[in-house]
Amino acid sequence: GWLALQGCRLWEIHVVLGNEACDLDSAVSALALAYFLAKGIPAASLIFRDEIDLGGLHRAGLLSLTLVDHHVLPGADAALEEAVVEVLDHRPLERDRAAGCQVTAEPVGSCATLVTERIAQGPPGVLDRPTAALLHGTILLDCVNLSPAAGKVTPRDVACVSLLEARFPELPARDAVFEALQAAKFDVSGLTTEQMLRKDLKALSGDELVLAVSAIYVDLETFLRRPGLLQDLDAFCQARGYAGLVAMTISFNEHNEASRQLAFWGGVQPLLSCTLPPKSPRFWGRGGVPATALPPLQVCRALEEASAPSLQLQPLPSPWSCVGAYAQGNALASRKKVLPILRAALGGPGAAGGPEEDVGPPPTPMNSLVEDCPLAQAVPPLCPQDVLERVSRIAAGQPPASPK
Ligand SMILES: [Mn+2]
Repeated sequence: GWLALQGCRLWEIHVVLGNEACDLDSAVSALALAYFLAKGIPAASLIFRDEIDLGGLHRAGLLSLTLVDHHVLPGADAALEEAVVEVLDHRPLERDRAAGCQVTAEPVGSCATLVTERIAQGPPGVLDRPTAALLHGTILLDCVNLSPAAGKVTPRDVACVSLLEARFPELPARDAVFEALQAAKFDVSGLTTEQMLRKDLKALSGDELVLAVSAIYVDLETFLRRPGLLQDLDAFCQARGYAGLVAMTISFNEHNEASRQLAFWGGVQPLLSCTLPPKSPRFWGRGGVPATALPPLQVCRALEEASAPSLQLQPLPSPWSCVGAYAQGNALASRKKVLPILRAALGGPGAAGGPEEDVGPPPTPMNSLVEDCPLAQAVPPLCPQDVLERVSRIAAGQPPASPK
């Protein structure tokens, strides 16, 4: 689910492309920057990556590409790198771009901050209230309501939120916007366990096995008490060839303070048994029922003993003897920080710091663009129904409606 927007100028087609996850930051950055560049977005120009033959356009010499909220195209689109004319991203640059490619790469909390700065430097009049509302909400969401304790916000994010509020004093209050978006983002009601595990999934390959690492958006106790959890974990890992799964939960209290917990399940095979002491009992029985209560040592030890950063893990009671559960005292250690620890524990070719594998295009997080929320009415030329219609067409395998 990448969101792409095209604007045609003579024969050239300019596509503004967000990242594969199509999270709120990515979608809003693509929308707002395309709107700024094109001064209007007809519904037919809202397209998803799957609906357009970017390779064909590029081979015909017609494509120019702006990347927002990411800056490295995945392997399948590597040939399009030559078409990239501009990058706006808030991650450290992993790749040098060709001379002539305009690069804005700044470590701010939200890519929407970079888009806001870009629009604010442009001609007056482009920044209208709906665009301001989209950018305002996105920065607040990404920067956890500008809370310094959450470790995301930078002075430039604060400056952009203040700039938007100064120009549009009627924007809804920060707290109300943040709370509505946060609730929508973490609303997993209606998802099956398999969908929760798949929603935000990375896979790490070691020498002989693959470990799944899922971000889970409910507190750990709620997750561990889901009916049929062990069978679902087992089916999920067997179907995908994972030897085990680390679930990293994140939940928020009424003061919007994040708390993180972590669980490890070692699967039905004796994961990493070669590293266990020789007389150690066989840990895992058949069908996901463990022979003993001990979780596999290597992964748990690596997590418990990690020092860069320390996760400050405290064991929690677990309803399942085969599931190791922890409170993570260091709430700032996100999955990005935990992945290298697990990668080192697994060994193998990726242990030196190779990138984790994204497991297919991540499904689109539920977000405000298509849900009923304060921003749903934000962009007049694009109504939420347009987005939903596109998604259902893709889901049904139908070709996109031809542009009017
Ligand atoms: Mn982002």
